[in-house]
Amino acid sequence: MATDPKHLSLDFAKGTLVPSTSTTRTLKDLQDFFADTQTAQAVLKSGSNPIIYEVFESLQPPDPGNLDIGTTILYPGRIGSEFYMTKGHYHIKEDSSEIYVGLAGDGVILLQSRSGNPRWIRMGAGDIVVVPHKWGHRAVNVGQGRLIFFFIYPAEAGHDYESIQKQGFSKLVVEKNNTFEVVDNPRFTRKG
Ligand code: S6P
Ligand code: ZN
Repeated sequence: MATDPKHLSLDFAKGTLVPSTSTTRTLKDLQDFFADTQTAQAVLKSGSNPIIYEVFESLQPPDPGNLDIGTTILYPGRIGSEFYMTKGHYHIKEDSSEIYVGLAGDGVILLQSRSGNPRWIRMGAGDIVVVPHKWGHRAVNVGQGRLIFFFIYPAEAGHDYESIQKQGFSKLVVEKNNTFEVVDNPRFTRKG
């Protein structure tokens, strides 16, 4: 079915997209994703449930050729030594790649193949990260301010969060000596 042309407006500084639908992810949504589950539980038990990130999306029907676009605003902070991050996912339709365009802040995009082969790419304003098909991807905010980026990917891609929830990424991005370090995730078991 033909889709009508659309016009949207993106605020580069704030990361808001109009019109769009928004999703807010809090620590409660991310508690199984951070490596230091004890600290995550302790923060929640203390009655605090910080916002980790917000996503503004313009979604199309999931038909071949359609593209979804949007922005992510990832707040600064840490759970234990691990920086605030998105859940991360693989695309269910495996031939779906994705483009991230950095708009503000200081981030790291963690990528990995299904077998756990890791890569990481620094992303700030003006940086573009190409996520090739089959690569799992997660954004991590290693800066003091908000990490804001624009994304575009096939509307039929689908998101596999379960694999990440169960196993995590093979690498963690943690704070060390006022900067970041990429270290092995002790919980990760390599496949294949
Ligand atoms: C979707 C794309 C981004 C993420 C967003 C939040 O394919 O990669 O829009 O959805 O950055 O991350 P996550 O892992 O919670 O979907
Ligand atoms: Zn994606």
